[in-house]
Amino acid sequence: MRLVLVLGDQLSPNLSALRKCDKASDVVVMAEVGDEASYVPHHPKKIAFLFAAMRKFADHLRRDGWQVAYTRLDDPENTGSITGELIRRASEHKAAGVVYTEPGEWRLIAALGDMPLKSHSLPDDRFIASHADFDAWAEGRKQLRMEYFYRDMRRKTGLLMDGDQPEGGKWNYDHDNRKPAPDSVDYAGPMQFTPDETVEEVLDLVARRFGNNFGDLRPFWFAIDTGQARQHLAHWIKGGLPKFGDYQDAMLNDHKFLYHGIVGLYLNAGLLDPLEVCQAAEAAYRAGHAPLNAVEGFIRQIIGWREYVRGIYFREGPDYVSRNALGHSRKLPAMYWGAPTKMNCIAKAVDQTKTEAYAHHIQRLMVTGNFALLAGIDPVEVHEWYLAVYADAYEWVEAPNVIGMSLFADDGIIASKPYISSGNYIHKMSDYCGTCAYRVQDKTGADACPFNLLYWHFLNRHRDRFASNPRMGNMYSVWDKMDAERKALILGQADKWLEHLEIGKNV
Ligand code: FAD
Ligand code: DLZ
Ligand code: SF4
Repeated sequence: MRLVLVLGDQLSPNLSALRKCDKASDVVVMAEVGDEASYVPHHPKKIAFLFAAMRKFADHLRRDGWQVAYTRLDDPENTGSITGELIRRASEHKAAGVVYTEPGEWRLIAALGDMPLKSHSLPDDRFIASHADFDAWAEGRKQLRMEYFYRDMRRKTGLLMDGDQPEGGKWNYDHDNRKPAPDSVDYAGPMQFTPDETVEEVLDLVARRFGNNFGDLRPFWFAIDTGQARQHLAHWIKGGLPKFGDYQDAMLNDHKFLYHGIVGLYLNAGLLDPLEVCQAAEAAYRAGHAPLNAVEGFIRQIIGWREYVRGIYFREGPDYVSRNALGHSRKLPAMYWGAPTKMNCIAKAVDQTKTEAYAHHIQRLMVTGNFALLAGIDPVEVHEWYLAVYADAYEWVEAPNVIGMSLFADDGIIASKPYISSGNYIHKMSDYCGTCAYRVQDKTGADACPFNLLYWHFLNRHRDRFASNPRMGNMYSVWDKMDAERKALILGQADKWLEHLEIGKNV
């Protein structure tokens, strides 16, 4: 007999390791372990979601005829690590070896590879592109542009295709998906589930063991099995998808979710299948229920961005997470952990991260990410923060988004220019600035929006690297046209502001 490892983010009945093995003779190993629960201080909601979903999935496998050796976090025998549990179970069941599906993190791949057990690793084919597919696409290209990869994925899956042409004649409708914040939102938000006995038990455990981690454990409303996740998906397709595209980039003080799908945590843990989700969205378009810009935009995020960032993570190798092309070294400010800040946009993004273990893409990229880049925060600290605080965060998807897309720390593999903006972008896309202590219109002075000061500070300090970037020429020509006195005033105020940040003032 063999052991079949199922990790917390591999909760899919068609997992390659399960397909390879035999329920009549092999034993599934699942384990809640301290090492996985603490390599970063995960948000309590994320841990509770995974443990509850793992317990439900183990029940599902047992009903399906599998023998499951499940270790709970507080089992006295628990060795505290995935490899420790495999070794313990191997000796208990006299197993000939272990079969597993490749984990989504180099750290765990290395640990499993080093185990003193005969083991067999299988590709994770829950993704549309294999490592070989991605490498074949990337080979010989000067720039790895997501857009071209995405078109291949459209052809491969047949999603939104009209013969060999893209539905509607265009591959990408992003241009229509940048509307500023609406006055009101007519979607009530994600479907919320009442915790059952399994969830309550897990919530008590997580409160005891991880109660001091950043983040609110309750109220807990996530789906914890595929049935619930599908209900949530159907609810969103009906109410949220039609306007998802239009307001994808918008942010509002009083709406944490707007029209977003909140499907990342379910996709990444394996409760939902990416193709199933995209096909459901396409069916809504074909039935005339949702417009093409919304459905194409959503499908692009999943078969485009999600697959693309995974390809980059595995192609670039284990050192990707420690890259720091811009040499940034400032410590992550306490405001990321909820300390008071006068910047309303940061306060709002962090607060909803604390309550929901969620912020949407533009909050992650253009608020917390943009600020970390402009202020020169150490990429490793930023990476570990994102990996900890979001319910959908696993290194394969988080690191390329943070190190690459947001911080440009990979020297431009993912982004052709840094995603930086002054306060103006946030003002255009949200209602945050109206209730902020800073004034977004002020470029200098005591009340000037810090994004306005730091934007020029960033461009000035990285001039050597970016001045010749054709996509940044306009920014530098505006800076160059300013008189020396004004430049000195901006840079001096930015330095002062950063000094205040560093000594822990409420800025
Ligand atoms: P929707 O807006 O409804 O989008 C649908 C789905 O598309 C998402 O659930 C996700 O599966 C996929 N998707 C969208 N954008 C991306 C992207 N850039 N990369 C990969 N998949 C994408 N996504 C994660 O799944 N885990 C992370 O840890 C993560 N960290 C991020 C960190 C930063 C700095 C940035 C800029 C983005 C990050 N993203 C991450 C991508 C994106 O922000 C989230 O997938 C999205 O906000 C999840 O919310 P949603 O399910 O409501 O997504
Ligand atoms: C994120 C996570 C957490 C918090 N806990 C566990 C756990 O106790 N057991 C487990 O099998 N997996 C857990 N995970 C998910 C793993 O960290 C994840 O499989 C790797 O990071 C690879 O993506
Ligand atoms: Fe953020 Fe600046 Fe707007 Fe305040 S004024 S909310 S700091 S962008």
